[in-house]
Amino acid sequence: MKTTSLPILFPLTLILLAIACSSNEKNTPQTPQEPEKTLSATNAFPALTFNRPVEIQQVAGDSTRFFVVEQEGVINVFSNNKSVATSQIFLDIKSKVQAGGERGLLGLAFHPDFKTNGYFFVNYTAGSPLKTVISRFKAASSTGNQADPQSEAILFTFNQPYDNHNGGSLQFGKDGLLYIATGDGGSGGDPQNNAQNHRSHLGKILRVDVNKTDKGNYGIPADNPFVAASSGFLPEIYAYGLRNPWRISFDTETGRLFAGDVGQNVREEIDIITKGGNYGWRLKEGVDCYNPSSDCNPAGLTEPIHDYKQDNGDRSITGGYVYRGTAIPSLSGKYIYGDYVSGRIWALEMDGDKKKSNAVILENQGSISSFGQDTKGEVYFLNHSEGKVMKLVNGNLN
Ligand SMILES: [Ca+2]
Ligand SMILES: [Ca+2]
Repeated sequence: MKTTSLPILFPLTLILLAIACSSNEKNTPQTPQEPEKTLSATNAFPALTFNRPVEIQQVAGDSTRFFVVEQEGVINVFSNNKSVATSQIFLDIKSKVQAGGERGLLGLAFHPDFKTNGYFFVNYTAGSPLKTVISRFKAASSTGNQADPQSEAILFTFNQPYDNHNGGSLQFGKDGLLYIATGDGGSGGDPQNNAQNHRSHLGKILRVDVNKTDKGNYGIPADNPFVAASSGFLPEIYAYGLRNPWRISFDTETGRLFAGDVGQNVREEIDIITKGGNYGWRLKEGVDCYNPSSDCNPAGLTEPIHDYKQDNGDRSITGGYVYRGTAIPSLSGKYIYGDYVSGRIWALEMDGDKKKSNAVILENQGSISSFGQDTKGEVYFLNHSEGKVMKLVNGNLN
């Protein structure tokens, strides 16, 4: 997401929308019958409001609770009940987190065996000089609503040369390994060329084994693509050439890893992340050459499965989830994603590894900072500025 420019961009979006609305009125006089709207977003927990929420998660196999991360460094927990009136603080690490703009507590993932070990993992920015911290914390019990802030065990850290582009997602794969999305470090245009630097954590998808200890509080999976010292890569690297992967997720059915990678000035993209893949940045921005601006060498680069131009107010992709719920059959198997600036939400349909179709399903949904998926496969999203948890539902509620 491009939070640093939000105060400027948000009014601009409103102006653009106002222009779009007025021209529509002129061009479509007296539409006889609008097609029935079959999809809506509803406030999932109307009594709850969060301060700049950036992540929503459930524990696998536990549909009774939700966890919402506030960017300043708080994880909240509350009952999965539409009329829930209060949430509790599960973890407060504001004193450790440096938040603001694109910095903060940015990711949360529960250990696949959380019910027995109480472990969960976070991704946050801290300190001066600025760095990213990947840490494990422990809940007192698998059902308790408080974790011990003193239980931190740091897996690893890496420096952030600029405030922006800090990635932040953490997700466990079906392989039980932890996947970590990192941005290119920031500024604009990746001036340090971090995303293509084999020795940098930045601009990557990292993969580690949190059950091993050969690196202290984690280990390197034996089948990571660059484990051989002769590769010249950091062994944590799973894929590279990303700019600012703002939200990654696994399709719970196929196990495929999707990433929404925020663009520079022209294109936003969606990638399916595969082992050892090079996703092109900064040579390419989406399907365009970026640096060099023409005749970039595409050899060995994996193209996005879909990209879109920064038109119509679309300026910053927020990657979502493949819908695997039952409430909205028309979305089944489609990748749901949005744009932080335009508030538009799309459904991308795949045919194998190729795009079959892509369609807008909702508009004007505010500053979409993240999507979430419950244990039943239903899809939620967070309105960053208004602090709301929204849920995709069937039918027209308005
Ligand atoms: Ca950064
Ligand atoms: Ca790319």
